[in-house]
Amino acid sequence: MALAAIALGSNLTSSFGDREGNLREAIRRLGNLGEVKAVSSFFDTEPVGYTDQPRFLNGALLLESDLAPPELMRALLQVEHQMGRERVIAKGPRVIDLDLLFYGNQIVNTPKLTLPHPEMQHRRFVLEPLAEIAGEWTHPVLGASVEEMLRGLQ
Ligand code: PH2
Ligand code: MG
Ligand code: MG
Repeated sequence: MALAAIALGSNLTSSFGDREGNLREAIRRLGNLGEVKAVSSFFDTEPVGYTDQPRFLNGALLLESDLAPPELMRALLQVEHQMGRERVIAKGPRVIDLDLLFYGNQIVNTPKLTLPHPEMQHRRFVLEPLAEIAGEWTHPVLGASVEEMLRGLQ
C-alpha cells in the first residue's frame, strides 16, 4: 500500500459533461484503483505552454493503492483512453489528463515514467490544488514541500 498524488485537468466537454463532469468521472474511476483519500477544490486556470486552447479546470487527489508505479501509470493512461482522450496536439486540448506526481517518496527514472513528475515544481495549476490536500508532502529530490514549491513560484 502506498499513497500517490495525482493531478487532474480537463479543458473540453465530453459525453460525461463539462470540465467538472470529466474530473468527477475520472475521480469515480480512480476509486477502482484504490482508495481516494482526499480531493482538492477545482481551479479554473489559464492554459500554460500551448495557449491557443480553452481554459482548464485543474485539481489534485490522493490515492492509496496496491498498484506499483508502472501499473498505476498504465491504469491512469487507460482511464484517459477510456474516457475518450485523443492525443492530437502535444499539450493541447484534452477531455482528461491524469498525471502521476508523487508515489510515496519514490524516485523513478525510466523511459515511461519519471517520479516525481518532472514539471510539477514549475506549475501553479498543479501545486495550488495539491497544496490544499498535501501541503507538507516533501519532494524527495528537491527537498522542498509542496507549500514551499508553491511559494517559490510567487
Ligand atoms: N496541462 C498541460 C499544458 N498546459 N495548462 C493548464 N492551465 N492546466 C493544465 O492541466 C495544463 C496546461 C499539459 O499537460
Ligand atoms: Mg499534464
Ligand atoms: Mg499527462
